[in-house]
Amino acid sequence: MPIINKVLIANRGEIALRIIRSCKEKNRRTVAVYSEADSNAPHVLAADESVLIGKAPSSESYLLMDKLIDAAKDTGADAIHPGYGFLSENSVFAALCAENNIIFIGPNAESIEMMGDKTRARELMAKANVPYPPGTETAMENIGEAKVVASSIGYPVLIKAAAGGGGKGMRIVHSEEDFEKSVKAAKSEAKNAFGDDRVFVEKYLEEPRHIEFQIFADSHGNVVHMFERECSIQRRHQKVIEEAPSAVLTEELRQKMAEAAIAAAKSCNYVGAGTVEFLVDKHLNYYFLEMNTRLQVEHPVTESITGLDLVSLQIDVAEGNVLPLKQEEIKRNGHSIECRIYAEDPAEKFLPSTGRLTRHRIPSGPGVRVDAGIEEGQEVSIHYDPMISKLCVHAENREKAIDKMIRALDEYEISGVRTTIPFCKFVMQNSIFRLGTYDTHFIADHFNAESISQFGEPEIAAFISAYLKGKPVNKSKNDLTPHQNSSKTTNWWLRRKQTL
Ligand code: MV4
Repeated sequence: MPIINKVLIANRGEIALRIIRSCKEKNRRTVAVYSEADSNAPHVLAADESVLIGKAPSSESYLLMDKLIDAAKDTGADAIHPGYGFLSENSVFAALCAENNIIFIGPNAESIEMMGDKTRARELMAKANVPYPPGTETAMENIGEAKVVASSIGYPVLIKAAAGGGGKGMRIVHSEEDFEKSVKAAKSEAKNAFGDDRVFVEKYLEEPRHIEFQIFADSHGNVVHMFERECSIQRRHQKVIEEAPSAVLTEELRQKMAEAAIAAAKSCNYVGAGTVEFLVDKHLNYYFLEMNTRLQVEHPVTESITGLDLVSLQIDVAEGNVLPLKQEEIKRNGHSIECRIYAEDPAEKFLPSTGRLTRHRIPSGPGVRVDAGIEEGQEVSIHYDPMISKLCVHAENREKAIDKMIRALDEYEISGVRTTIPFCKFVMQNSIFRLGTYDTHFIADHFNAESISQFGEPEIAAFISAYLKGKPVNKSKNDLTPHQNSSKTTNWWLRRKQTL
């Protein structure tokens, strides 16, 4: 008998489905929990059992620790998988599970707590010899001392919340005159967001790339890495496109960063799946940013290049088993890209676009994986994250993966809401993305609403195709020169717009 026979999934949407799938393959029973808004959601239908835990707002359902513990006890679940978001990085919840003899499928409460405090994490990195951006090791005690640190590392500096992450409570400061008021603003934002106003100072890295390493640890002291993912294409501190391997890492640098990631995991006695985030500058210096103590949204990219099932491995190590893989048995193969398909309007600053999915036809074919949490006919709820699905492709190299992604995006049909599909098409055809020379400012530097006027907005596509019918041009709705770079396609479109 395995130790974990029944898993309660304290989550919803595509990640709940993802966890249920691995549980089924391993022959473990599954319990879904759901809010009143989710009674017909796919994860509820997919699980063996389900428990209604509250009202639509997550604060009245998916975030209610006691309800989740009660649901696990009532159904006889041995373990809780928190997925990502919600309670996945809540050390109080991890501890509460342990107190109730329920296995939390994730690291122990202490690891979560250590890495959740960004100043504590910097202290651990200092001891573990992992490089991090220059700045204060502890939260600043007074403005005067902090100013001295700031001028010694040199402006611009960044003020960050100790309890932060994800960009909240963060302020860039370009000169000493602005320092004091920026500290005050960052402190008040941090107080509001986290109930903790401690902040610290760091050198601001100007054009960094976000490269993170997947690590995995068992409870016997074994820690391995599963290579990196590059996630530099983000908006509002949220990732939209991820890929592996990163186009900039040399084999030597990959090895050094992987060793640093393993050292970071060991520094907090980590167990389970984790991610160590780094910023990499123009000169290929790397700096620890933070460690995420959960399975991440973009884990399919790693699964594609390694052939591993990360959720299955999470269950193995949560049961106390030795990791079934040694480092030298973990190989990478080919290239993988993930596009997150959000119900957001990229032409309107990525504002959420909620409503019913009147059509949802997902792409398929060799090397294409779609993790979707919503089916045709269902609503994208205002209560939760507006991600519809993750489209992930795998091919033998980066160029072929990009071409496969373009094909898959062209095949994807969604009606009823605006989506990030046109934005993803824009990126796949952008020459800087194709060269691999992008950084975290890619969207701000290269994208505006006009950039996507050619990519599949139905009324515009119909307009173009009506126009083209009268012309001897061999182009149909979706065949807008997908293999050209963006400046060419933009010019192509602009030339036609001027003559319309
Ligand atoms: C930085 C940085 C530059 N220099 N730290 C953004 C959210 C939080 N995780 C930390 N972040 C950053 N920290 C130093 N010292 C730039 C960012 C940053 C960023 C990082 C990764 C991906 C996208 C980003 C977008 C804006 C800012």
